[in-house]
Amino acid sequence: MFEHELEAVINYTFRRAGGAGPGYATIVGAGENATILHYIENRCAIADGDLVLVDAGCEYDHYTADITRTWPANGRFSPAQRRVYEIVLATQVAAIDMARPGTTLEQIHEFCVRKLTEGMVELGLLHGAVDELITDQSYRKFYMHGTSHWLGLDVHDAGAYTKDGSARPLERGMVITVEPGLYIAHDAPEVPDALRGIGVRIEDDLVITDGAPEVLTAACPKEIAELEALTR
Ligand SMILES: [Mn+2]
Repeated sequence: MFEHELEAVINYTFRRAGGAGPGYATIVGAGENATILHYIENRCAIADGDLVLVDAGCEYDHYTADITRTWPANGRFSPAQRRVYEIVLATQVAAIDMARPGTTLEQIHEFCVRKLTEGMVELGLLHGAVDELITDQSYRKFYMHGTSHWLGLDVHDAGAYTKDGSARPLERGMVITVEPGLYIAHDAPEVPDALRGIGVRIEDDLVITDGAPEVLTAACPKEIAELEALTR
């Protein structure tokens, strides 16, 4: 199957279900294309052994969703893919739980950067002290985007990210994404060969409540066993 065939199925399904269509250009990246942010060419064949990263959201009644899932095309994560995926998933699940009134998106991002940087050291992508790798921004080789944005009438919805010069605390009723990832370019210098070309992002949409956030995209599977069962 080609990436654009999957894109077509996704966009068809949005329209068929009564949505206006994709809220932004659907991203389908297989194999090393999953490591390219905002990859929308979607023109490559999906190969046995590839991870497929899909970042897509249906627009409905002028509001858009923004979901990313990554799964193994052949129904089985390789050991290296599994290790990377587990780090991103554990980071994302813990970050979602932080999304409560009073917390800031900056705090959630800093938490994800720390967890992912620890993971990079564990995987052998980076070497040295986590604090230093964060300070000197070495982690940006493998995690180079923000963790969250406002979501609503636009995929990056309007709204101030700061208040009186500092990060704006979350409030009940706000809608955000949480989307950590790890991207290991096929030609990244000095990384273990088994990890080359692996890209993983997991993204959910949340409503801030008085307690734990309501995950609007909870019905979309992200556990390894669920993804493997579904694709097989
Ligand atoms: Mn997003």
